[in-house]
Amino acid sequence: MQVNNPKFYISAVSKKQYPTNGMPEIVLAGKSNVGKSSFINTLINRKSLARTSSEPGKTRQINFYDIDSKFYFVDLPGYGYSKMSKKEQENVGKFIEEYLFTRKNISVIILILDIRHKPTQNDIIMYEYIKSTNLPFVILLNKADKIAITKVDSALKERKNDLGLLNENITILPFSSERKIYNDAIWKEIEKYI
Ligand SMILES: Nc1nc2c(ncn2[C@@H]2O[C@H](COP(=O)(O)OP(=O)(O)O)[C@@H](O)[C@H]2O)c(=O)[nH]1
Ligand SMILES: [Mg+2]
Repeated sequence: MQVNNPKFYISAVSKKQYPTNGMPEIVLAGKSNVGKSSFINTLINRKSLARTSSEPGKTRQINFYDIDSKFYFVDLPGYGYSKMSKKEQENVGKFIEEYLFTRKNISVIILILDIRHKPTQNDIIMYEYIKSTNLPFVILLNKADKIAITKVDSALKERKNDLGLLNENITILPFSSERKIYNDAIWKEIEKYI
């Protein structure tokens, strides 16, 4: 998909600030630093519309990006940031939960995991959570550039196995903000939902 006019819409700290115009929402979930914001920038081909950080855990808001007035990319706060106080992590968790369970506009959730590592305990909790919403979801295995192209398929199988999905019909795709050969497949997936 060709994006012409992506715009930052709002950084919401409460439900009241969510957009009200009813556009579909494509949601990015994943631990801090896994590459949610980079994913948005890569797909819309902008360097820094979505704020990325080498310092994890900066995002505590839910950020909405208006993509050509067709849909929103929704950048959720990252979880599992150890430097955040327990109380703060709890609050962020509740905010994410409230959004995922009450928001009617969600079209699909994209859960981003690191292709190189077994999912963390928090990743598993998020995954179970997403399943329990009964919303459509896709799993994206990011930072594929960190492994050889020839190893991507076997890493994909390993991660599928970690999640107990080897025999399940669930969309699980590699991705990389550096190696931009994976964009088309995920765009195709997103287009099904908008
Ligand atoms: N090598 C590599 N680094 C990435 C990739 N995606 C994100 N990063 C880096 O990981 C860090 C965190 O990315 P960011 O998008 O801010 O993660 P977020 O916290 O999930 O939004 C930044 O330093 C990015 O440059 C990727 O596909 N490959
Ligand atoms: Mg981010």
